[in-house]
Amino acid sequence: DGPSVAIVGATGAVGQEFLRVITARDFPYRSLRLLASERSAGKRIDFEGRGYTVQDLAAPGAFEGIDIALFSAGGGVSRAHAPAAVASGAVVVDNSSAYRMDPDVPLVIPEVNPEAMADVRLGKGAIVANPNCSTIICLMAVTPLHRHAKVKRMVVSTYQAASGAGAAAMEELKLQTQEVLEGKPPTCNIFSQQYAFNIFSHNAPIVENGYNEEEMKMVKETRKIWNDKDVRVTATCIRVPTMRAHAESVNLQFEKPLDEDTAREILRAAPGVTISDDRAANRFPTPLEVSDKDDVSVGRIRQDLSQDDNRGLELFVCGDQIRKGAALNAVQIAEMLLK
Ligand code: 2RA
Repeated sequence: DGPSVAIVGATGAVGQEFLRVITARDFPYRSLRLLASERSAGKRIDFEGRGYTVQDLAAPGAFEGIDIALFSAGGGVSRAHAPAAVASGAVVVDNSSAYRMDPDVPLVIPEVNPEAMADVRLGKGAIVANPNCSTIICLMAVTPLHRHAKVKRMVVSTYQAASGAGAAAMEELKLQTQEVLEGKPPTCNIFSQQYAFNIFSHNAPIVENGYNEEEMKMVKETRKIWNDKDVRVTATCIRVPTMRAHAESVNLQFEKPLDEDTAREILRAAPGVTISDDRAANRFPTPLEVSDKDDVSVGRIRQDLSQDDNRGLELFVCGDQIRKGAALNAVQIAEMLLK
């Protein structure tokens, strides 16, 4: 007698990962409905021994009887259709950026700020927003330290995988790599410049202060999730030629001293975090190592030598963008509704 679940965007990279995570965690759904834009409606998807036909999410009654609707089909689809799902009484878990900064919408990482969704319950339509993948991956490692020594300033440099730009970007990276190795001109349909054997500033639009939207998500979402409008955050987000896991270099300045051994102990106890910090072997987190894994991996834990009395720390964090950065986090939010 579990919840009836709808997945909006089931044919996309995150939508497919929703299904994988639901199976991996044996999520107790009573029924499943796969919804997508008219373009994808009619597609057949086999899941757990059953055949599903993807239905048009704009059809009348598309969300009738749905308890939880997982959305990952872009902000436009969420803005157009999440209200109808809420009106049907569904709790929408939205992976897009559409509602993240809405003051009435909880922005939730279950291991970090579960209290933010204390007022959300099954049967009462609502929207819960999934944070941006690079925010989730960063804050999974940093928040336990923040709770202990209060972050005053955080500087993040990200190295973001193709998956963040969708399944087509992953395919294009593979195609371009092949083309470049064969001496052919790279096919550039998704990005306006060569991606294989290259890195470039994240493709999100540049806003009036010279940052891009991806960087501003890190700044604004961190403040909302920590409920701390004063914490100083800055970020530089870069697209790098890896497939599905982001890497992030994080520099922290704390209000109170925090030595690296204490930091390591805190991280060792942190849920959803694995330490990979082998100085002798020079082995630290890598995107490949965390791909298809639930945990984020943290290493290069060291005192920031440019700051005084142990108030500075450096970290390097990797996490699977499609899984913990999107689908797993959303399904964990759904699991919280079952408690
Ligand atoms: C990216 N976080 O990686 C954005 C969108 N998922 O491009």
